[in-house]
Amino acid sequence: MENEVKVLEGLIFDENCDGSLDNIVDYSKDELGNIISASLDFDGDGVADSKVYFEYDEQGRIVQKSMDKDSDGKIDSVAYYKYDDAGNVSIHYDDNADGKVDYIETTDENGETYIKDVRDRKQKIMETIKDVFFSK
Ligand SMILES: [Ca+2]
Ligand SMILES: [Ca+2]
Ligand SMILES: [Ca+2]
Repeated sequence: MENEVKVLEGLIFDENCDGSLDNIVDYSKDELGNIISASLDFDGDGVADSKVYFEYDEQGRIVQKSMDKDSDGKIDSVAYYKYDDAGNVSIHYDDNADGKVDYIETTDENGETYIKDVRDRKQKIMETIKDVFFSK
């Protein structure tokens, strides 16, 4: 159970869900033990407010995470996880679930994570981030 919660934490909390693990009210697993869906309750009334679904490849790596942020049965955002030959992951976010990727998060060989948008404007975004963190 503890390990599974850790898995969920890693999978869910990278999307700015800022609640605690208590928000997970329910989850289900496939026959291989992969967590395939979880329900999140953010206001503590015991009723799920968001749902998240996971898909895995044959190696058990997550390949897709779908979020139903308002739990209305319609997916609101999707993240696709792509792996290169070395096993490095890049995450392709479709923020509004329209089928088009809006930005891509990758980690370079130095272990630095960066984000670029679909027009490849990595530099601009990095400058923006720098502005946010280092200017007063
Ligand atoms: Ca709730
Ligand atoms: Ca929805
Ligand atoms: Ca999109």
